[in-house]
Amino acid sequence: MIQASELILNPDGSVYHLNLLPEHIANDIIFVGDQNRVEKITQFFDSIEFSTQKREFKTQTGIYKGKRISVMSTGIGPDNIDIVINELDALVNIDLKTRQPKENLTSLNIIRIGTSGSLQENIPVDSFVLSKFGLGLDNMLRSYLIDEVSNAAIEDAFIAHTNWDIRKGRPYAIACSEELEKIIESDKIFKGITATAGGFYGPQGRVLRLNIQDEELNAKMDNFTFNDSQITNLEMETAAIYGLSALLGHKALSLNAIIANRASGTFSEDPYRAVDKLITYTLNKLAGN
Ligand code: R1P
Repeated sequence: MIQASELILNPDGSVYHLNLLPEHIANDIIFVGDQNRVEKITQFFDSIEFSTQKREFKTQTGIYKGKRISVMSTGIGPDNIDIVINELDALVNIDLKTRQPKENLTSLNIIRIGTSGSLQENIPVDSFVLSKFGLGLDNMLRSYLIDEVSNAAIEDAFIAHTNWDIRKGRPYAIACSEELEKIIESDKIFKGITATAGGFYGPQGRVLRLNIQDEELNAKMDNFTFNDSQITNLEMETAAIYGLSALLGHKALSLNAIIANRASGTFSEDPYRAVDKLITYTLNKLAGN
């Protein structure tokens, strides 16, 4: 039995941070960072059956073209992803009444629709990127036993190429779900490795008033290649989503609308439009159109 201090439930039996009961979520779940983006997605739904919010975690479940989908905001960063995926997994794979893991496990489909900065000059603002791999620079996943799901060859190559200071922890590389990739991909979408940072400023090479450990890191990431794959973009959730999903048996795919190009120093003139286009593209692919 999992103790009350380890799997915390609210008085109504819902999971602690997400405020959800098992019947509230669909098998297909879209993650967004920004809670205001949840309704940007569900505005296209035929109907909404459920809505809740606690802190930055807002969830709506409804029907889009006959398919039941949940949309959930994760807030910013890998630490939040730890909460979201563990609690989602508890909803489907732990009996919340007996507090025992279930024998027959459920595999969720998790798709992130995010925004991100491109590191490559040839991946312009307003384009879309599908992450073949998440490369976690943040350490969150290193609290778990990850050797079975992580790609040590990519990690070693990245550490050597960037002369990575291991005092920052060992980066981790995790693949996307190939099954979801096949459903979502098209020739409109760039593919590559998405680096996931544990912060927005120093951890992504932004200098305001503090010196950073490696000023050349973005430039080095920019020309890193592994088996013809480049690091396309830098954001704050993908590797954590891929890692926890792989460990718990869920399928995950991360899509990002590129709103900034760090190589050319440009920013989208209409980032909301780029995100809207990625939303409708993804919903239609999920609904089988
Ligand atoms: C930083 O501004 C946030 O934006 C990006 C980053 O990953 C981080 O969460 O993604 P979202 O737009 O999905 O939040």
